[in-house]
Amino acid sequence: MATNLQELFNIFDAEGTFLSAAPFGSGHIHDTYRIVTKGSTTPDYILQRINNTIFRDVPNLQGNIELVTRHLRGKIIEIPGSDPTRQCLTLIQTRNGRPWHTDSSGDNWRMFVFIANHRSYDLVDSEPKAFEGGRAFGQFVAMLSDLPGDAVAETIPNFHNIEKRLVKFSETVAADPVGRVSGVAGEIEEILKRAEEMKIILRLGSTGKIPLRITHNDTKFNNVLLDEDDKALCVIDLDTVMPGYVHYDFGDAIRTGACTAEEDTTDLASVALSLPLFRAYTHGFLSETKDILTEVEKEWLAFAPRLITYEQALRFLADYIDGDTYYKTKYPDHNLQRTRVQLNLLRSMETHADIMKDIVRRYS
Ligand code: ADP
Ligand code: GN1
Ligand code: MG
Repeated sequence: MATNLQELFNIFDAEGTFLSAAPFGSGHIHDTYRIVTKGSTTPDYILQRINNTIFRDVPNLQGNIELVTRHLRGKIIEIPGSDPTRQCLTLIQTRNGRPWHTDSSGDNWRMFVFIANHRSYDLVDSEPKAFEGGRAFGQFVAMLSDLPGDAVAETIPNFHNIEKRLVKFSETVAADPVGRVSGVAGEIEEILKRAEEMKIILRLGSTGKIPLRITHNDTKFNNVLLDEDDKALCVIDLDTVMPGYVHYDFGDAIRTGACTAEEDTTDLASVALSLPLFRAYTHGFLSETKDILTEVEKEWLAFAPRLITYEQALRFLADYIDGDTYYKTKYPDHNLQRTRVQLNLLRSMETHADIMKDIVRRYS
Protein backbone atom coordinates (compact mmCIF):
# COMPACT_ATOMS: atom_id res chain seq x y z
CA MET A 1 0.00 0.00 0.00
CA ALA A 2 1.51 3.34 -1.04
CA THR A 3 2.03 5.80 1.80
CA ASN A 4 -0.34 8.72 1.54
CA LEU A 5 1.67 11.61 2.98
CA GLN A 6 -1.19 14.07 2.61
CA GLU A 7 -3.49 11.89 4.73
CA LEU A 8 -0.74 11.53 7.32
CA PHE A 9 -0.14 15.29 7.37
CA ASN A 10 -3.84 15.86 8.05
CA ILE A 11 -3.70 13.64 11.13
CA PHE A 12 -1.43 16.22 12.79
CA ASP A 13 -2.59 19.48 14.30
CA ALA A 14 -0.62 21.65 11.88
CA GLU A 15 -1.32 25.05 10.40
CA GLY A 16 -1.84 25.36 6.67
CA THR A 17 -2.96 23.22 3.75
CA PHE A 18 -0.91 20.43 2.18
CA LEU A 19 0.71 21.37 -1.13
CA SER A 20 3.41 18.75 -1.74
CA ALA A 21 5.76 16.25 -0.08
CA ALA A 22 9.24 15.01 -1.00
CA PRO A 23 12.06 13.02 0.67
CA PHE A 24 14.41 15.37 2.51
CA GLY A 25 17.93 15.42 3.95
CA SER A 26 20.68 12.82 4.20
CA GLY A 27 19.95 11.11 7.54
CA HIS A 28 20.76 7.40 7.80
CA ILE A 29 18.01 6.31 10.17
CA HIS A 30 14.44 7.55 9.55
CA ASP A 31 12.42 8.17 6.38
CA THR A 32 12.22 11.95 6.33
CA TYR A 33 9.89 14.08 4.15
CA ARG A 34 9.44 17.81 3.81
CA ILE A 35 5.79 18.82 3.62
CA VAL A 36 5.28 22.10 1.81
CA THR A 37 2.08 23.99 2.68
CA LYS A 38 0.15 26.34 0.37
CA GLY A 39 0.93 30.07 0.53
CA SER A 40 3.67 31.78 2.45
CA THR A 41 1.98 32.44 5.78
CA THR A 42 2.11 28.91 7.20
CA PRO A 43 5.24 26.90 7.97
CA ASP A 44 6.41 23.82 6.15
CA TYR A 45 6.88 20.63 8.14
CA ILE A 46 9.19 17.63 8.53
CA LEU A 47 7.25 14.36 8.58
CA GLN A 48 9.21 11.27 9.66
CA ARG A 49 8.52 7.58 9.66
CA ILE A 50 10.37 6.52 12.80
CA ASN A 51 12.80 3.65 12.35
CA ASN A 52 11.32 1.32 14.91
CA THR A 53 13.79 -1.48 14.38
CA ILE A 54 16.36 0.88 15.92
CA PHE A 55 14.03 2.81 18.25
CA ARG A 56 11.83 0.14 19.81
CA ASP A 57 10.35 2.23 22.61
CA VAL A 58 8.49 5.00 20.82
CA PRO A 59 6.67 6.36 23.93
CA ASN A 60 10.02 6.94 25.67
CA LEU A 61 11.62 8.28 22.47
CA GLN A 62 8.90 10.87 21.98
CA GLY A 63 8.69 11.58 25.71
CA ASN A 64 12.39 12.49 25.74
CA ILE A 65 11.93 14.84 22.80
CA GLU A 66 9.00 16.58 24.48
CA LEU A 67 10.95 16.99 27.72
CA VAL A 68 14.18 18.19 26.11
CA THR A 69 12.52 20.65 23.74
CA ARG A 70 10.42 22.09 26.61
CA HIS A 71 13.56 22.56 28.70
CA LEU A 72 15.56 24.12 25.86
CA ARG A 73 12.71 26.39 24.78
CA GLY A 74 12.42 27.71 28.36
CA LYS A 75 16.09 28.69 28.29
CA ILE A 76 16.14 30.07 24.74
CA ILE A 77 13.16 32.36 25.44
CA GLU A 78 15.21 34.04 28.17
CA ILE A 79 17.92 35.10 25.68
CA PRO A 80 17.23 38.61 24.33
CA GLY A 81 16.52 38.61 20.59
CA SER A 82 16.09 34.84 20.41
CA ASP A 83 13.55 33.03 18.23
CA PRO A 84 12.51 29.76 19.93
CA THR A 85 10.59 28.48 16.88
CA ARG A 86 13.82 28.53 14.85
CA GLN A 87 16.34 27.74 17.57
CA CYS A 88 14.51 24.74 18.99
CA LEU A 89 12.63 21.84 17.39
CA THR A 90 8.84 22.14 17.63
CA LEU A 91 7.06 18.80 17.80
CA ILE A 92 3.50 18.84 16.43
CA GLN A 93 0.85 16.79 18.24
CA THR A 94 -1.79 14.81 16.39
CA ARG A 95 -5.34 16.18 16.39
CA ASN A 96 -5.99 13.64 19.18
CA GLY A 97 -3.27 15.27 21.28
CA ARG A 98 -0.63 12.56 20.87
CA PRO A 99 3.09 13.18 20.11
CA TRP A 100 3.14 10.60 17.30
CA HIS A 101 0.76 8.58 15.10
CA THR A 102 0.72 4.82 14.48
CA ASP A 103 -0.70 3.93 11.05
CA SER A 104 -2.61 0.79 10.03
CA SER A 105 0.63 -1.06 9.14
CA GLY A 106 2.09 -0.34 12.57
CA ASP A 107 4.52 2.34 11.33
CA ASN A 108 5.02 5.32 13.66
CA TRP A 109 5.02 8.89 12.31
CA ARG A 110 5.93 12.21 13.88
CA MET A 111 6.03 15.78 12.69
CA PHE A 112 8.12 18.88 13.41
CA VAL A 113 7.95 22.46 12.19
CA PHE A 114 10.38 22.78 9.25
CA ILE A 115 13.09 25.27 10.14
CA ALA A 116 13.11 27.53 7.08
CA ASN A 117 16.18 29.11 5.48
CA HIS A 118 18.61 26.87 7.28
CA ARG A 119 21.90 25.49 6.03
CA SER A 120 23.04 21.97 6.74
CA TYR A 121 26.53 20.69 5.96
CA ASP A 122 27.73 17.13 5.36
CA LEU A 123 31.19 18.69 4.85
CA VAL A 124 32.43 21.81 6.61
CA ASP A 125 34.46 24.11 4.39
CA SER A 126 35.33 27.04 6.66
CA GLU A 127 36.52 27.78 10.17
CA PRO A 128 33.62 30.14 11.04
CA LYS A 129 31.14 27.32 10.30
CA ALA A 130 33.06 24.89 12.49
CA PHE A 131 33.17 27.52 15.27
CA GLU A 132 29.39 28.04 15.04
CA GLY A 133 28.72 24.29 15.12
CA GLY A 134 30.87 24.05 18.23
CA ARG A 135 28.97 26.88 19.87
CA ALA A 136 25.62 25.23 19.11
CA PHE A 137 26.53 21.79 20.46
CA GLY A 138 28.36 23.36 23.40
CA GLN A 139 25.33 25.47 24.30
CA PHE A 140 23.14 22.37 23.96
CA VAL A 141 25.04 20.38 26.58
CA ALA A 142 25.34 23.45 28.83
CA MET A 143 21.59 24.11 28.68
CA LEU A 144 20.81 20.53 29.65
CA SER A 145 23.34 20.47 32.49
CA ASP A 146 20.71 21.34 35.12
CA LEU A 147 18.34 18.47 34.17
CA PRO A 148 18.67 15.46 36.47
CA GLY A 149 20.43 12.55 34.75
CA ASP A 150 17.48 10.22 35.21
CA ALA A 151 15.07 12.69 33.55
CA VAL A 152 15.62 11.13 30.13
CA ALA A 153 15.15 7.50 29.13
CA GLU A 154 17.92 5.47 27.47
CA THR A 155 16.45 5.23 23.95
CA ILE A 156 19.22 2.92 22.69
CA PRO A 157 20.79 1.13 25.66
CA ASN A 158 24.61 1.14 25.71
CA PHE A 159 24.76 3.25 22.55
CA HIS A 160 28.34 4.44 23.12
CA ASN A 161 29.43 1.57 25.36
CA ILE A 162 32.57 0.55 23.48
CA GLU A 163 33.18 -2.47 25.70
CA LYS A 164 29.79 -3.94 24.85
CA ARG A 165 30.17 -3.01 21.18
CA LEU A 166 33.51 -4.87 21.09
CA VAL A 167 31.97 -8.01 22.59
CA LYS A 168 29.13 -7.90 20.06
CA PHE A 169 31.67 -7.23 17.28
CA SER A 170 33.62 -10.39 18.11
CA GLU A 171 30.38 -12.39 18.10
CA THR A 172 29.43 -11.00 14.69
CA VAL A 173 32.90 -11.82 13.30
CA ALA A 174 32.65 -15.38 14.70
CA ALA A 175 29.16 -15.87 13.23
CA ASP A 176 30.16 -14.41 9.82
CA PRO A 177 26.49 -14.47 8.73
CA VAL A 178 26.98 -13.51 5.06
CA GLY A 179 30.53 -14.79 4.44
CA ARG A 180 32.25 -11.38 4.36
CA VAL A 181 34.82 -11.87 7.15
CA SER A 182 37.61 -13.33 5.00
CA GLY A 183 37.61 -10.18 2.83
CA VAL A 184 38.07 -7.77 5.75
CA ALA A 185 40.83 -9.35 7.87
CA GLY A 186 42.94 -6.18 7.71
CA GLU A 187 40.10 -3.94 8.91
CA ILE A 188 39.21 -6.35 11.74
CA GLU A 189 42.85 -6.29 12.86
CA GLU A 190 42.82 -2.46 12.88
CA ILE A 191 39.83 -2.56 15.22
CA LEU A 192 41.08 -5.25 17.57
CA LYS A 193 44.56 -3.85 18.05
CA ARG A 194 43.17 -0.59 19.50
CA ALA A 195 40.50 -2.19 21.70
CA GLU A 196 42.13 -1.64 25.12
CA GLU A 197 43.07 2.03 24.72
CA MET A 198 39.51 2.83 23.65
CA LYS A 199 38.02 1.80 27.01
CA ILE A 200 39.51 4.72 28.94
CA ILE A 201 36.47 7.02 28.87
CA LEU A 202 34.22 4.22 30.17
CA ARG A 203 36.73 3.51 32.90
CA LEU A 204 36.95 7.19 33.93
CA GLY A 205 33.15 7.17 34.13
CA SER A 206 32.79 3.95 36.10
CA THR A 207 35.37 5.12 38.65
CA GLY A 208 33.58 8.46 39.11
CA LYS A 209 36.38 10.57 37.60
CA ILE A 210 34.10 12.13 34.97
CA PRO A 211 30.38 12.88 35.42
CA LEU A 212 27.52 11.35 33.48
CA ARG A 213 25.65 14.22 31.79
CA ILE A 214 22.71 14.49 29.47
CA THR A 215 24.33 14.53 26.07
CA HIS A 216 23.12 14.50 22.46
CA ASN A 217 25.13 11.42 21.44
CA ASP A 218 24.69 11.92 17.67
CA THR A 219 26.44 15.20 16.99
CA LYS A 220 27.15 14.51 13.34
CA PHE A 221 27.67 17.98 11.87
CA ASN A 222 24.49 17.78 9.77
CA ASN A 223 22.55 17.48 13.03
CA VAL A 224 23.15 21.15 13.69
CA LEU A 225 21.43 23.66 11.43
CA LEU A 226 23.10 27.01 10.69
CA ASP A 227 21.14 30.08 9.56
CA GLU A 228 21.35 31.99 6.27
CA ASP A 229 24.44 33.80 7.58
CA ASP A 230 25.99 30.51 8.72
CA LYS A 231 25.47 31.33 12.38
CA ALA A 232 24.46 28.63 14.90
CA LEU A 233 20.71 28.05 14.68
CA CYS A 234 19.30 24.77 15.95
CA VAL A 235 20.42 21.36 17.17
CA ILE A 236 18.20 18.65 15.66
CA ASP A 237 17.90 14.83 15.70
CA LEU A 238 17.18 14.50 19.42
CA ASP A 239 16.49 10.74 19.36
CA THR A 240 19.66 9.81 21.19
CA VAL A 241 19.60 12.51 23.88
CA MET A 242 20.32 10.41 26.96
CA PRO A 243 22.87 10.03 29.73
CA GLY A 244 26.42 10.11 28.33
CA TYR A 245 29.87 11.62 28.63
CA VAL A 246 30.71 14.98 27.05
CA HIS A 247 33.43 13.20 25.07
CA TYR A 248 30.81 11.49 22.94
CA ASP A 249 29.39 14.80 21.73
CA PHE A 250 32.73 16.51 21.20
CA GLY A 251 34.18 13.44 19.48
CA ASP A 252 31.39 12.84 16.99
CA ALA A 253 31.25 16.48 15.92
CA ILE A 254 35.00 16.50 15.20
CA ARG A 255 34.72 13.19 13.33
CA THR A 256 32.29 14.79 10.90
CA GLY A 257 32.91 18.54 11.19
CA ALA A 258 36.72 18.65 11.13
CA CYS A 259 37.36 16.10 8.42
CA THR A 260 38.66 17.08 4.98
CA ALA A 261 36.18 14.75 3.23
CA GLU A 262 32.60 13.55 3.65
CA GLU A 263 31.86 10.39 5.57
CA ASP A 264 30.61 8.87 2.30
CA THR A 265 33.57 9.84 0.10
CA THR A 266 34.94 7.24 -2.32
CA ASP A 267 38.32 9.00 -2.40
CA LEU A 268 40.19 7.52 0.55
CA ALA A 269 43.27 9.64 -0.06
CA SER A 270 41.25 12.81 0.57
CA VAL A 271 40.46 11.84 4.18
CA ALA A 272 42.32 13.55 7.03
CA LEU A 273 41.76 15.60 10.16
CA SER A 274 41.71 19.32 9.41
CA LEU A 275 43.58 21.07 12.21
CA PRO A 276 42.16 24.53 11.39
CA LEU A 277 38.60 23.13 11.59
CA PHE A 278 39.48 21.25 14.77
CA ARG A 279 40.81 24.44 16.32
CA ALA A 280 37.73 26.45 15.32
CA TYR A 281 35.23 23.84 16.55
CA THR A 282 37.11 23.42 19.83
CA HIS A 283 37.14 27.19 20.32
CA GLY A 284 33.36 27.41 19.74
CA PHE A 285 32.56 24.39 21.91
CA LEU A 286 34.70 25.45 24.86
CA SER A 287 33.45 29.05 24.69
CA GLU A 288 30.10 27.61 25.83
CA THR A 289 31.28 24.80 28.11
CA LYS A 290 34.60 25.66 29.71
CA ASP A 291 32.91 26.80 32.93
CA ILE A 292 30.84 23.65 33.38
CA LEU A 293 33.39 20.99 32.41
CA THR A 294 35.72 19.48 35.01
CA GLU A 295 39.50 19.40 34.64
CA VAL A 296 39.46 15.65 33.98
CA GLU A 297 36.79 16.04 31.30
CA LYS A 298 38.94 18.69 29.60
CA GLU A 299 42.08 16.57 29.93
CA TRP A 300 40.46 13.80 27.85
CA LEU A 301 38.63 15.96 25.33
CA ALA A 302 41.38 15.76 22.69
CA PHE A 303 41.21 11.96 22.81
CA ALA A 304 37.44 11.90 22.24
CA PRO A 305 37.50 12.24 18.41
CA ARG A 306 39.70 9.14 18.23
CA LEU A 307 37.28 7.14 20.35
CA ILE A 308 34.21 8.11 18.33
CA THR A 309 35.93 7.70 14.96
CA TYR A 310 37.12 4.26 16.09
CA GLU A 311 33.61 3.39 17.31
CA GLN A 312 32.12 4.50 13.99
CA ALA A 313 34.63 2.37 12.05
CA LEU A 314 33.65 -0.58 14.24
CA ARG A 315 29.93 0.10 13.72
CA PHE A 316 30.19 0.38 9.92
CA LEU A 317 32.37 -2.75 9.77
CA ALA A 318 30.03 -4.71 12.04
CA ASP A 319 27.08 -3.72 9.82
CA TYR A 320 29.01 -4.76 6.70
CA ILE A 321 29.84 -8.16 8.21
CA ASP A 322 26.23 -8.48 9.35
CA GLY A 323 24.89 -7.97 5.80
CA ASP A 324 23.97 -4.24 5.98
CA THR A 325 21.02 -4.32 8.32
CA TYR A 326 21.43 -1.02 10.23
CA TYR A 327 22.54 1.90 8.05
CA LYS A 328 20.87 2.90 4.81
CA THR A 329 23.30 1.91 2.01
CA LYS A 330 23.46 2.81 -1.68
CA TYR A 331 25.83 0.14 -3.08
CA PRO A 332 27.03 -3.33 -1.97
CA ASP A 333 30.34 -2.33 -0.33
CA HIS A 334 29.12 0.99 1.01
CA ASN A 335 29.60 0.10 4.68
CA LEU A 336 33.09 -1.26 3.96
CA GLN A 337 34.04 1.94 2.16
CA ARG A 338 32.70 3.93 5.11
CA THR A 339 34.80 1.79 7.47
CA ARG A 340 37.95 2.57 5.48
CA VAL A 341 37.20 6.29 5.53
CA GLN A 342 36.87 6.20 9.32
CA LEU A 343 40.10 4.21 9.70
CA ASN A 344 41.99 6.74 7.57
CA LEU A 345 40.60 9.58 9.65
CA LEU A 346 41.53 7.76 12.85
CA ARG A 347 45.14 7.34 11.68
CA SER A 348 45.30 11.02 10.81
CA MET A 349 44.01 11.92 14.30
CA GLU A 350 46.60 9.64 15.87
CA THR A 351 49.33 11.51 14.02
CA HIS A 352 48.03 14.81 15.40
CA ALA A 353 47.36 13.68 18.99
CA ASP A 354 49.81 16.08 20.68
CA ILE A 355 48.77 19.16 18.80
CA MET A 356 45.09 18.37 19.43
CA LYS A 357 45.86 18.35 23.16
CA ASP A 358 47.63 21.71 22.91
CA ILE A 359 44.65 23.23 21.12
CA VAL A 360 42.16 21.99 23.75
CA ARG A 361 44.40 23.39 26.50
CA ARG A 362 44.58 26.76 24.79
CA TYR A 363 40.78 27.24 24.79
CA SER A 364 40.02 25.58 28.15
P1 ADP B 1 18.10 10.85 10.89
O1 ADP B 1 18.10 10.29 12.29
O2 ADP B 1 17.63 9.88 9.87
O3 ADP B 1 19.42 11.49 10.58
P2 ADP B 1 17.08 13.57 11.29
O4 ADP B 1 16.10 13.82 12.39
O5 ADP B 1 18.46 14.03 11.49
O6 ADP B 1 16.99 12.02 10.90
O7 ADP B 1 16.49 14.26 9.98
C1 ADP B 1 17.07 14.05 8.70
C2 ADP B 1 17.37 15.38 8.03
O8 ADP B 1 16.14 16.15 7.90
C3 ADP B 1 18.29 16.28 8.80
O9 ADP B 1 19.64 15.99 8.56
C4 ADP B 1 17.89 17.67 8.29
O10 ADP B 1 18.48 17.91 7.02
C5 ADP B 1 16.41 17.52 8.08
N1 ADP B 1 15.60 18.01 9.22
C6 ADP B 1 15.23 17.30 10.31
N2 ADP B 1 14.45 18.05 11.13
C7 ADP B 1 14.34 19.26 10.55
C8 ADP B 1 13.63 20.49 10.87
N3 ADP B 1 12.87 20.60 11.96
N4 ADP B 1 13.71 21.54 10.01
C9 ADP B 1 14.45 21.43 8.87
N5 ADP B 1 15.12 20.31 8.51
C10 ADP B 1 15.08 19.24 9.32
C1 GN1 C 1 23.34 7.81 12.25
O1 GN1 C 1 20.73 9.57 12.44
P1 GN1 C 1 21.97 10.05 11.75
O2 GN1 C 1 22.00 9.76 10.29
O3 GN1 C 1 22.21 11.49 12.11
C2 GN1 C 1 23.57 7.13 13.60
C3 GN1 C 1 24.79 7.75 14.26
C4 GN1 C 1 26.00 7.53 13.36
C5 GN1 C 1 25.71 8.13 11.99
C6 GN1 C 1 26.82 7.83 11.00
C7 GN1 C 1 20.70 6.50 15.94
O4 GN1 C 1 23.15 9.19 12.45
O5 GN1 C 1 25.02 7.14 15.51
O6 GN1 C 1 27.13 8.12 13.93
O7 GN1 C 1 24.48 7.60 11.44
N1 GN1 C 1 22.40 7.29 14.45
C8 GN1 C 1 21.92 6.25 15.14
O8 GN1 C 1 26.61 8.56 9.86
O9 GN1 C 1 22.45 5.13 15.12
MG1 MG D 1 20.39 13.09 11.50
